[in-house]
Amino acid sequence: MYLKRKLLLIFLITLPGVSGETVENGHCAASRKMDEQCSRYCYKIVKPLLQYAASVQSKESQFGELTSRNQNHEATIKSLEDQLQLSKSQQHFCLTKDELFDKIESAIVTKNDNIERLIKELKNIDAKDDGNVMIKELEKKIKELTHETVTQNMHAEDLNAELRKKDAEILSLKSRNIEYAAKIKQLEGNVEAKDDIMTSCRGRGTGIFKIQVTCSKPFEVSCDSSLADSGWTVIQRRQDGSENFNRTMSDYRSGFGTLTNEFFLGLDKIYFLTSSKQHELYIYLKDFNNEVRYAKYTNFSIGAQEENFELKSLGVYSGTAGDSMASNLNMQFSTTDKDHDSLTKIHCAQSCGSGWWFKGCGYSFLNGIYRRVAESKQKQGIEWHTWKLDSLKYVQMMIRPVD
Ligand SMILES: [Ca+2]
Repeated sequence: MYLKRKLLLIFLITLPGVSGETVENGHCAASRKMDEQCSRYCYKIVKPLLQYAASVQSKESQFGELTSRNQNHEATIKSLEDQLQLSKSQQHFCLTKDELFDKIESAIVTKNDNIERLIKELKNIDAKDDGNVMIKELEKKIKELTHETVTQNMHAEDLNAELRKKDAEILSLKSRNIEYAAKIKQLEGNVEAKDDIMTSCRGRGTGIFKIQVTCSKPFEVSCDSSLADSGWTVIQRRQDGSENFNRTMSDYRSGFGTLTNEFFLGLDKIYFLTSSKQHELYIYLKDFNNEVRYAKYTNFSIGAQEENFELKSLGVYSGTAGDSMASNLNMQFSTTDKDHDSLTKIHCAQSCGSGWWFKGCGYSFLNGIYRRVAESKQKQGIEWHTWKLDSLKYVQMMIRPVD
């Protein structure tokens, strides 16, 4: 085999254009070069030989490769045989099947013990965790309760503050109630007192009483039911000369004297009384012979201060003394300091020493100078000319509301 390959190689090297280097570079390259270098002549003869040589070369390469692989297998087999031998030599050190089972069982028992221990620890941990959870829940509940308690305390404080406020309001209301009760009592007293205060002397008999009419404060008056039936309010009295009637307008306006004795009630009060409702006038007259006469008018009224207390009306006269006031109708009131009479050159009030509804100067002078019996015939006294010219001993002017 080796000899044939050698001979063939020598033959090829001797051929023209063929070198050993070309053959060694590979089958395809050699074939290509041979195709180029060979002529038609040699190609038919040499080519099959060259193809055979290339085939031999390929076979030889495959052989080498198989040989190499066989060597590797042999090495592997050797290695395995060595391992097998080694294994056999160590076999007496291996455990028997029962021992192995025992060992495995022991290991399993140990593992089981460990597992049980771990389970117990795990349970303990779980128990601790449960406790922790419970503690945490309790802490959470305590926190919630604390918060709720704080909230309730705040609410309680608010309620207490509200209660204190309400208590203060109640005290204030009680105080106000007491105050109102006192005011009610006072008003009731006032009402009772007002009920007691009459607008006239009707039903009061004789004495000093308090009356009140529109636009005036309550004031005391002398009521008389002894001289001419009952219910008369005395507005003027003359009986002993104890009081001075020669006074100014201011005095006549506000009144003067003593209700139980000689006095003039006052023009303002007479205005209030006679303007509040219709009043009749009764004039009681007594001379020093103790003869009594009277003059009565059905509608007596005077004007206000702005009208200088003008004698507004007298109504219808009746009586026993005659109508000495007729000429005084519609005359303003004159005093020693106020001349409202009809005479330009004479001041009747000054001439007569008194205040009255003088005209020129008239026939009645009931506020004149009180004359004693010895002086009763003197002028400027208390006079009622339709009865007599002498000064009178006793005079009383009274008014009473007409029903
Ligand atoms: Ca005059």
